[in-house]
Amino acid sequence: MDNLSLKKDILAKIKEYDSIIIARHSRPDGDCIGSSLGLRDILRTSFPEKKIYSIGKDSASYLDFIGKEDDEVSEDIYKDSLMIIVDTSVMDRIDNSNYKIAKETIKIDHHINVEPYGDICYVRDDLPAACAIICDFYKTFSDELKMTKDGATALFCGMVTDTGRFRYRGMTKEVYELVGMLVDFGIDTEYVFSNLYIKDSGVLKLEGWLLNHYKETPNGVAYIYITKKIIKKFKLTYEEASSLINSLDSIKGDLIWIAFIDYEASIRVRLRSRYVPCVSVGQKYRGGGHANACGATVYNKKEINALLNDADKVVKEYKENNEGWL
Ligand SMILES: [Mn+2]
Repeated sequence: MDNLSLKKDILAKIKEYDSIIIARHSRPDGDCIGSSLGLRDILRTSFPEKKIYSIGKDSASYLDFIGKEDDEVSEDIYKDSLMIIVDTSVMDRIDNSNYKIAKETIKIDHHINVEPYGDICYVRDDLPAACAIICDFYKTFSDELKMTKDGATALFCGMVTDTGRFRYRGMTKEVYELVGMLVDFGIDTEYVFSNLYIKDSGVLKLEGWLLNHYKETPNGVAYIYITKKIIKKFKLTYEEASSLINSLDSIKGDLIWIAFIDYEASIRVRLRSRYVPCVSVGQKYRGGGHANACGATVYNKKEINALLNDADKVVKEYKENNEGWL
């Protein structure tokens, strides 16, 4: 089915239900909270007679500046509700197990559609953020939908975080126009950037440590292992530890960069790349995601080394067959 038909079906479903619950993935980021709260704002403002909730288990206090999700509701409410799940590629990652009892579900996502689910499955891997999908949905039906400045701020936040502050190639003319539409709501863009990127001095000191300690493979993979000891020393949350991956994103010649983070009994892996996709490496080690940004999980040093070897091979092959990379 084409995108416009899917959007029309989604709007028809929204109109059909008196109660709608929006869910998102676990260990939330700016895009999933932003798209959940942004969609909630659009639905509440456009359909004030309906009950609209954004509900998830894990919290991310650094995103409280764009608003808070709702408290859990009873199973009876779920049974009569439409559930819209945003930014979540696989059902396993939905941070709300009650999707199983919701009357109907809709998947709205921008990750590669490895696991279609929901009564309606609307996936746009041509857009760089779930927030961009919500913006486009709003734009398509702007003659009948409404949104406030708060909703636009939440959506803007997700656009900023999932595009690396508008730097990635996914920023097409169409996406810039969606961002422009949000700015037209009078949002304070500096407020969003400040809340997202002003850092505690402890985090900066940790970045200093990281830049002094990262390693490189022979063909150009930069990597860092953030152990339990380091997490304790710098008093990091898991989110802070994993966001450190971004500090390795501008090293000349290192086309893939990887952070290994101790997390409970496993080692979580975050992979990023430019020019060459890294997702095949993530998929080989219990993970996946986007072509140039994905995750994985490993369990010991041996697996770390095997993963690094695979990533190194990917870069080697790319460099041998391509020019113009930096
Ligand atoms: Mn996203």
